Amino acid sequence: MVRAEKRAGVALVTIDNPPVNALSAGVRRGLLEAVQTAASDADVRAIVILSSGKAFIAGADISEFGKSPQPPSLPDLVAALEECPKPVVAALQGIALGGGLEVALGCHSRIATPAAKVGLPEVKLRLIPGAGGTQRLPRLIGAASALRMMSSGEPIDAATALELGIVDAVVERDLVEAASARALDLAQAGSWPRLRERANSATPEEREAFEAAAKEVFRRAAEMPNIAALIETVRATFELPFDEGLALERRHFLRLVDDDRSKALRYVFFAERETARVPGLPKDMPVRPIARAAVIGAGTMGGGIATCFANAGIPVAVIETSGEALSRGMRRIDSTYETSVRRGTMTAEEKDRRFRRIEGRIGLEAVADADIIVEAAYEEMGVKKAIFAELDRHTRPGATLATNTSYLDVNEIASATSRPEDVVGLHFFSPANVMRLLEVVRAEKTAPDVIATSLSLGRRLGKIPVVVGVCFGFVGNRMLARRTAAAERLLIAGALPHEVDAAVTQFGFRMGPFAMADLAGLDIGWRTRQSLGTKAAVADALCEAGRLGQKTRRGYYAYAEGDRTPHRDPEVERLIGEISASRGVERRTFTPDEIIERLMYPMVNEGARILEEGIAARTGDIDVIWLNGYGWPAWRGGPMYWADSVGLDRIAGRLDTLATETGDDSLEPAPLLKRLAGEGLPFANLTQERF
Ligand code: T1G
Repeated sequence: MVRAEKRAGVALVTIDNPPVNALSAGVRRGLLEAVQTAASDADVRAIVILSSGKAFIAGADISEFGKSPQPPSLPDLVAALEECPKPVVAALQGIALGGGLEVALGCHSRIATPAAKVGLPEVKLRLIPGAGGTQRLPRLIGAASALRMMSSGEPIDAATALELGIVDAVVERDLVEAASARALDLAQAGSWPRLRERANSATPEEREAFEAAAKEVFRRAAEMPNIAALIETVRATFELPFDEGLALERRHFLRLVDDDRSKALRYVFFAERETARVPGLPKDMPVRPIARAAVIGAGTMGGGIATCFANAGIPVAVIETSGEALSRGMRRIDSTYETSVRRGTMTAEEKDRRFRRIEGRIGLEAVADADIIVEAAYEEMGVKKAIFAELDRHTRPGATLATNTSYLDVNEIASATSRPEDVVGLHFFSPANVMRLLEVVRAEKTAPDVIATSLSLGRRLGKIPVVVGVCFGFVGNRMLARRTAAAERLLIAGALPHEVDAAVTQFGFRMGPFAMADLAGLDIGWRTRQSLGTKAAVADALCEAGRLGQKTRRGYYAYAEGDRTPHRDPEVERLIGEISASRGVERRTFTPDEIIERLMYPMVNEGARILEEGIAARTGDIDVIWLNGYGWPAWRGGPMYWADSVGLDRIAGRLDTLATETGDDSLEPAPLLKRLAGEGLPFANLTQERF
């Protein structure tokens, strides 16, 4: 965990807690003991703290939050470093985040390599720094800069940290030698700076700059209670003595760490990383190298997928059947990049570098030297099987053949080839170059190394890959179908589109289901229902009336020319009323809570079925899918995590009642849900070994 050695009067204290040197209780204890030993060792003149591995320290050990605290607390450790009778220098070879930077701030100097980064990301967990960061960083770089850095939660690079004064030097050469020399210089000087002793008085200009920053930060994130706490604690550096400011920070931190929304975000942090563990797939499974890719289809999805490869530095051929379709697709990719350049999120040079990695081609011969081919053609089984039969003939042995289908049977697609073991589903979410979720659909014959290759590729593309099994709609769309059906039922029973959408946005989604349908286009769902022979009275009636959503300025809502703002449309509400009447339904009103129950409980029920069938490996995977593919509010943890907070017995009971009331047996509680509810157990940590 922590080891120490002496070298020329300097105690070198090395933290070694793979993979990222999180400040677990063992590390805190080891660090404190090593520094106390060095402090009382007459041969030691100065101390250097360093780490092994890629990160200096990734922060407090998030897995310890909520458990009984183990001494020394992080604030006590930082105080011990600061009070040490010998100079302590932090040698940052990698990222120093949260408590990691706070440890470095307790030291008397900080030396970094060019690759190092520093940051206080606690706000991303709805926390604030809890080990002195809100009091020391403002004393080092000014309250306004410190507030901006802490409220963004983003790390800054070594050069910026040097400019701001967070680090005293950035060294290309031997970091340990440079940090040791710095420590000995401080020892030689006989005094070293302690941030707690820096005056907290501020000039009127500094106060003004801080208040301006506070106003901007609060406006941007007013609904986050931790931001208000952050502003108050940083302001305390002007108004309170250091120790009182520290006590204020601690009070806020302990309150926030106990908040359910922070607990949900900490759950999400680990759930997103747990998806990499696929039951039955060895962690060190070799992956197939991917140096070149090809995408079949230059439509919205194909273009977006090709952009993902180009952005990850992987040359990619985009293949179409006609010159016209190809040039339309290439123009769409170019315009996506142009938007980033216009917004200033990408330089024109970077755009050109990435765009040059994308080669437009006609015909399937272009796939011959690709290591992975992603089919993103028309969502129709016959079309896909024909393409895969062709791919079988034109691609090299060992190439991975992926389909981007969003709900079709990947086993059947694989059967069109002589090598089903090379076939996998890679379900990207639109817009593919933006959405982080990637459903990796494992077909019956998909080879384990193809799954491992897909997971590794997903992370390389900046995605969160989640392995799912083959069924209609896999995980995300299968649960979405339940919510869509429930939303339609609500309209016929008496709710109106804007009431349903309002309840869903109030719950925490950015958009409600009807506004979302108008944005995506009602014809997508209409085509799927026609191919399946299913009906949705209201949605079908709107499509038959040519109301396809924003693209026709009419859908569930009406839209003014060039304006995406949805407006209630009496025409739609009359149509819904007629459909209710034609079914003899006496319309009634629904409260937002009732709307949420009727929309989300069927989704949770479907999630339980998905687990029972082994389509998802664990409840966390289902949550990660909904968090990163459908905008479930992260501070609610995901549908299955949320269901546990509601109580499975309540959900099972309400579903029972709804099934009886509506006569819809799909609302009957799933056996797994019924069993857990009966035993008073949660979904949490349920892993499907049969995955
Ligand atoms: N605590 C516990 N485990 C952590 C961890 C942490 N802080 N950071 C990472 N891990 C685990 C992670 O679960 C995974 O485990 C493995 O390390 C690799 O992580 C008091 C209150 C550092 C940029 O929020 O941002 O300090 O799955 O896959 O992509 O004021 O990890 O391998 O078993 O993410 O190279 C503040 C969180 C905490 C930083 C590296 N710190 N970590 O990214 O690896 S609160 C954070 C990260 C705090 C103080 C406050 C990233 C990374 P496994 P990884 P990576």
